[in-house]
Amino acid sequence: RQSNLRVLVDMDGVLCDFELYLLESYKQKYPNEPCIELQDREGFWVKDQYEKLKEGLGANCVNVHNCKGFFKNLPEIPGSIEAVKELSQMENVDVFLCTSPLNYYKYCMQEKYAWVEKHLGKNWLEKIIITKDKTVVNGHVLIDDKPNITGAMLQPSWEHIVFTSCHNTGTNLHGKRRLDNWTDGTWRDLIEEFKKR
Ligand code: T3P
Repeated sequence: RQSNLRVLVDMDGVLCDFELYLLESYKQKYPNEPCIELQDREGFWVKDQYEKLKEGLGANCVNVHNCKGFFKNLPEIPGSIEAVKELSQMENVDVFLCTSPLNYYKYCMQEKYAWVEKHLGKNWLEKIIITKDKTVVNGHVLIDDKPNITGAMLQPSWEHIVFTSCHNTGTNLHGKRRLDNWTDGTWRDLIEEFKKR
């Protein structure tokens, strides 16, 4: 390969724990409403499953993630920070953080930057790619928990590796491969394999 291996790493669900923090914050904000425990989550959009459970609960979810401080305070997915730091140090590898903003951008956008600065450091602000359409981003690998990533490019340059999350454990990935975690070291084998291509 003439260039380094470009690895695009998604934020929510891969680096930061959107699902866990949404559930915790929801329980705090709506202690008397039913909720969906992580082992029962299905489908990518949290609000859709809540709305099916009971009318109006979808809007509650939106209220939770649209709040000031939500994106800034997301906990890290175990091992993610250490892993992407190591990944970025690997020879012939370039890492980019590839994330989509909420349309309600008031807090989300600046807080994503704040999160990266806090957890990874100022240098990583250079690595952020904000886009609603990840298919037009040119990379070799995209690690993302959203099972179905579509957009203007029918055949994106990257291979999508699905990062396992509570909402996609039962999802049919139509042959796409998974990365289950950042902690058991399998991500290193995956990257080495891509480097050899
Ligand atoms: P990312 O591209 O970093 O995964 O939609 C904006 C971001 O919030 C996007 O971030 C995905 C995440 N998100 C969820 O993961 N689940 C949801 O239900 C919503 C509304 C957003």
